[in-house]
Amino acid sequence: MQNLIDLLRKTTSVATDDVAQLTKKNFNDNYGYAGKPVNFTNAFQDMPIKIKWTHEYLSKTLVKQEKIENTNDESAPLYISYADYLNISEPHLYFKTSGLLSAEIKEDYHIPEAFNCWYSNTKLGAPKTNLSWIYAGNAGTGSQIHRDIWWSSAWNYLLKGKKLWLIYPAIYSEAIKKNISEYQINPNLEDWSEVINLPYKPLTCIQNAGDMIFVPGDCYHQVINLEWTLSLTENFINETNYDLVRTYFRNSGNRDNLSKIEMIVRKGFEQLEAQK
Ligand SMILES: O=C(O)CCC(=O)C(=O)O
Repeated sequence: MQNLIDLLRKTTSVATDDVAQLTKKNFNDNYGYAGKPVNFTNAFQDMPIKIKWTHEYLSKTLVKQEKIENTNDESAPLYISYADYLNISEPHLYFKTSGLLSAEIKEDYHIPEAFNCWYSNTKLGAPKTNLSWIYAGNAGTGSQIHRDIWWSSAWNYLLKGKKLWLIYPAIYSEAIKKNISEYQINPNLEDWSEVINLPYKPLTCIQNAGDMIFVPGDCYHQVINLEWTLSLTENFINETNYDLVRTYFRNSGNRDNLSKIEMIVRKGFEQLEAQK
């Protein structure tokens, strides 16, 4: 039996940065270009949604019945709203929005400059694919090991509770992909020996309310909620990671999608030039 303290002691920590204000240059130079996961523990403590997004507000705003995976029974997804979810206390049900977030919700927050997204901001037509999600979950819920959509990078802002992050350095990605079932941990909040005994160990980090985690697109990761949590996450593509996303589309063999991404990348660089 190995508890959470053992796990944290026996693994390397995700970098933390307590800078008070995160500039795009600081982020790109230290984390973005290097693809280095990091937890910003200070710069985003005062995001207004931390106060504004109460259960009452979200119950009125997130009214859509979302498809909730039931990890106890994969054949039976449930369709429930945020308000419905608040009345359920099951560790195998994790609330996650799907589809584009409403304009009302989007107006509640500003995307930090460091994480601007060439895809979401494209002037080439309304983006069809959603890159923003709200998650809410009881202790014991979480996201199974994965790499993010299109191998894009993500920021994840925690509004309430505590999350444990397992982020595998990118150098392990090929080995993990070949043996993914070994890394699909079914979390046991009392005993973390399964993670401690993995051949490739993750970087670990406890994210507290107000912390913002950056996950590079080439890192497999898993998240386990240690308490009731509420979080907002968005994926982004910009000068720091466009080549990985382009590689994803090259590998996918869909020439149409590849040429759209090529165009978005070209426009992104043109905009960067224009800002100089
Ligand atoms: O907070 C979570 O459960 C996971 C977030 C995440 O890894 C993702 O959206 O890709």
